[in-house]
Amino acid sequence: MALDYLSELPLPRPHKHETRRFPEGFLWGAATSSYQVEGGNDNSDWHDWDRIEGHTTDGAAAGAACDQYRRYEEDFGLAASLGQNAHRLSVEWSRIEPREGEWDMDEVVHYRRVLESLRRRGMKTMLTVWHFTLPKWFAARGGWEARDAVRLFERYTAFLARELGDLVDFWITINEPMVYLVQSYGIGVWPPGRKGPWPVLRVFRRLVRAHRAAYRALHEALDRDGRRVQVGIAKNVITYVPYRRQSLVDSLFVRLLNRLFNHQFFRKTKHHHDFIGVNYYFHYRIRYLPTKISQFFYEVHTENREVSDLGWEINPRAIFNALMEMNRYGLPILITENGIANADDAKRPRMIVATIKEVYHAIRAGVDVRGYFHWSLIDNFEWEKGYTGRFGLVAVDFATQQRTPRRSAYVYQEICRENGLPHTLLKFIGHGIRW
Ligand code: IFM
Repeated sequence: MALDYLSELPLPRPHKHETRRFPEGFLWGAATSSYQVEGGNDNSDWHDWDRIEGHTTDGAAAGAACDQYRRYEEDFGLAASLGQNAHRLSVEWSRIEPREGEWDMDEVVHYRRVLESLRRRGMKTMLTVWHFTLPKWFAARGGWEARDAVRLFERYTAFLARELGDLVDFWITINEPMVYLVQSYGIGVWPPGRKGPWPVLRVFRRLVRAHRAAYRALHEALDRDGRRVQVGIAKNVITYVPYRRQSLVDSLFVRLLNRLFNHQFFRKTKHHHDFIGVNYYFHYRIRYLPTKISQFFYEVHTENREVSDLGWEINPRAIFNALMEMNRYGLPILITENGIANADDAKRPRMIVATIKEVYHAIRAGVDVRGYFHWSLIDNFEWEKGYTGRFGLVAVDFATQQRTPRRSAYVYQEICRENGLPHTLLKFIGHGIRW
């Protein structure tokens, strides 16, 4: 039977010159995280880590970052003027709870002001409870390996729910749990840099329990009058394909990786998600290499492919597959991150248009996508890559803290304002393209 899903969908089939409209109320935003943009987070484990030589590609520590701790009004004003109706950000645990069990109410007031600033601009708020960085005290007592790590995270989440809950529309408990595992315990390029299969397993289990506990804590604190708070995680979803199309081992390995990396966390946290948050960056052509133990037995091939400034393959089309893959959970999907490092912005406008076109097709194919958050609003500190990866719709001059929207910011602005993809933007991906 021919796959004629288009005729069955509520969205009317548009004329070829019409804007491809998204469902009403679709969220158009950008995302950041506290350590990457705020500056001055010297009570965080990353503050000790990024100052050690060799820990970042360019030798830079986050330092003052984008100084967004003080410049959030300016940044949110920019986001709103660029047509965005939502924003994703995180709070820095080490500011809120600088010492175990001690809450800093000045920081609570600060984050309330930050969230209110978004609300005043009519923007929906998505708050990440934990985005990779830990308070020094928590790291010192073993981080996620400590026995009571889950209890401490639950207590912190419950505190946030009480203090900030009225200002948050969507909660992300954990950003990219599997990426954290790989980077911090698998290859050890992030703190605590403790490589080994046992720490990986232990921390995986803790993160699973931490998410479940935080999910329950948020619902207990905030569900009322029949209204359910929206809670999920931001999951980095990788689309894997075999490098050697005919190779059985490559194909089997791809299935294994897909199951482990993309699904295992969801399998263990069933019934603890109100939506699926998808961070999409990677399309991996996998070659199985039995001798490469240190690389987990595989190699990613990018030759002859267009890549970003960080060498990551740019493959907007595959976001369609990522969305279809995650649609198996039968929950609404929010694209909680997507973007590329591209300092001269030569590729980003095209990448955005091509990506949004695929998201549109996924919606027509029946996937309930409710929002798209571009990573990132502004250039920022890119972990072990230091300041070498420029992901911003808005460029930041880190010497002067001057913000300058890139051309892609205006391309995205048109999409946000139109709540869809105007036909005129197709010039970025070649005219005559078939919808
Ligand atoms: O900068 C990161 C972010 O912290 C988590 N998701 C991927 C982004 C780009 O690498």
